Amino acid sequence: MKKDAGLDFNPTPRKDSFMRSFVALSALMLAGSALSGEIKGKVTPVKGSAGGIVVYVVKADGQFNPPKKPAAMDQKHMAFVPYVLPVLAGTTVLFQNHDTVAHNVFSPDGAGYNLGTFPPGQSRKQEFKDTGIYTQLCSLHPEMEGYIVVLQNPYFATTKADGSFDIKGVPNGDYQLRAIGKAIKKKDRKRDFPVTVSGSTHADMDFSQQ
Ligand SMILES: [Cu+2]
Repeated sequence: MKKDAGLDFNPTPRKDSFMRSFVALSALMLAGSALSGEIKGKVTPVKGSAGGIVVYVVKADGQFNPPKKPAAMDQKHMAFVPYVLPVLAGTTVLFQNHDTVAHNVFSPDGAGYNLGTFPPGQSRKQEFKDTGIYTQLCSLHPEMEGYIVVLQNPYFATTKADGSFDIKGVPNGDYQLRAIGKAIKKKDRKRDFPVTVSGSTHADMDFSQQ
């Protein structure tokens, strides 16, 4: 272990090195737990299902590397699944067709894209470099709709059926939370819920309260 003046409170004797390592490790673990927290809470929409709502931190300090593995948006039973897919900027999304009919994928948002029409069992890929909300549409089935939310940071979660969510590994600090989902009105997508994270932190998002 590298000597650190701040931790090396009792220098020299070799027999103490184990104890010193132990103390140093404990200090590191304490520092780790103090710096990183989580945001736990519950989303209450004005009406509709509280499940499947994506909750995310609007902005966090730092640069974040997108996962090498693509995220997946499926087309099944004539619907985009999930309805909202959250990804970190730079992530590639694999669009799958697990239906019995052909589907198309296009979005008018951002620079826009059209991945064409493809039959069951096939897939298409699209990389999402820029943050934003991208509506997913199918030119063959106008009733189909989904969303890909491209985020600046990896601090996001999808609510369980009861509206509860848990965003793990969020560094302590001040943030704004937003939510997007079927039960969240379009105007409420830009509603900020401030939260100060300090360890395990509770934050509810009640859209029925002004
Ligand atoms: Cu379709």
